[in-house]
Amino acid sequence: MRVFYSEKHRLRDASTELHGGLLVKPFEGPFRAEWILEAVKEAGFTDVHAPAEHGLKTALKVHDAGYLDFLATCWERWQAAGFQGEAIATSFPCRRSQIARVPNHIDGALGYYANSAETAISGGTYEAAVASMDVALSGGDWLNAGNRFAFSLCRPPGHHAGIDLFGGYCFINNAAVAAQRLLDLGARKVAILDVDFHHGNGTQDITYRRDDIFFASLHGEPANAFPYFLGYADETGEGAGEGLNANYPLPSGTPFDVWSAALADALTRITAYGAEVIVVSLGVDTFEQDPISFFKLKTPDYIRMGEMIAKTGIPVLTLMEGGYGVPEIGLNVANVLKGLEG
Ligand code: SP5
Ligand code: ZN
Repeated sequence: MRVFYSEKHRLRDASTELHGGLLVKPFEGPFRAEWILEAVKEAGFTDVHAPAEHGLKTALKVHDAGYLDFLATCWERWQAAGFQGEAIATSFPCRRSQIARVPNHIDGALGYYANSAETAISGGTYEAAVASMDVALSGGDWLNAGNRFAFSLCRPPGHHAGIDLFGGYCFINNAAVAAQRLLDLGARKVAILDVDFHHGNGTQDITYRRDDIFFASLHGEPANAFPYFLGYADETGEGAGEGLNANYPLPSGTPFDVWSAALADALTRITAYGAEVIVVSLGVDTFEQDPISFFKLKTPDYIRMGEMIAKTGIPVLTLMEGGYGVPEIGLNVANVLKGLEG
């Protein structure tokens, strides 16, 4: 399995996250990618490559152009406005708000494009997000060249980034951009399987009305877990995408035997759909020791997870989403890759 990784992830190194009413050091930091890279190499996945630059062409097919421009210029505009701290959204369009007009003032634009306020935009964030997207796209190219597996060690993550929304530590939706590229390169049907603890609300936003991407997500039930406002089982897709969105909300304390039954169902549906590639949004925040989540997966479970996905026989692009706090995130990721390769 080839591994794609960019050192540019380090450019995403915010000082602040709004958590429990405090500004804390973000859960999502550079150490994560370093721990994961280390463990993956340790496990024998040493074929590590820097990504190729792809430009924004594919990203513009899944994201709004004004949104990408906002990401590119936000930090500069925020500083120019004279603010002292990092760019944190505080005013939002909500029920009965105007949403057709993007505010001129950066503080307004920030709230317009945010789906949550914990994620601060800092200098270097955009450059890191673009590099993370390139890591995902290079993994897609590797599969397109006829290989069965790639691991894209994306950071920052992407699955909470919607058509024109950032948040949940995500800016560009790496999984959706990679899926789009695989379709552009000739695949007719792609599945995105999101096994991060959190619902992939951004990915669902992008894929919901489409018939060329099947989206399945296993996650903490929205009544009790971020991102709270999407991820219910009755969200099944719309228009051409009706029937092609599968949510598996699961309660606090869910262990692997319950979790894996949902995975088995998702894989059955992905196979029935006729997906030619599976893009796995891999978060290991399902781990029992994750500091912000509530599932109970254990380290050996991640091998089983990889084995189950590989058993479909479909090529797999695995890309990194969440997983926090403890060094075991590295071994858990390596175990998924081991399981995939068998
Ligand atoms: C990619 C990814 O995993 N993003 C997750 C973003 C979660 N941010 C907000 C979390 C709020 C969690 N509240 C947890 C209470 C823990 N006791
Ligand atoms: Zn997550």
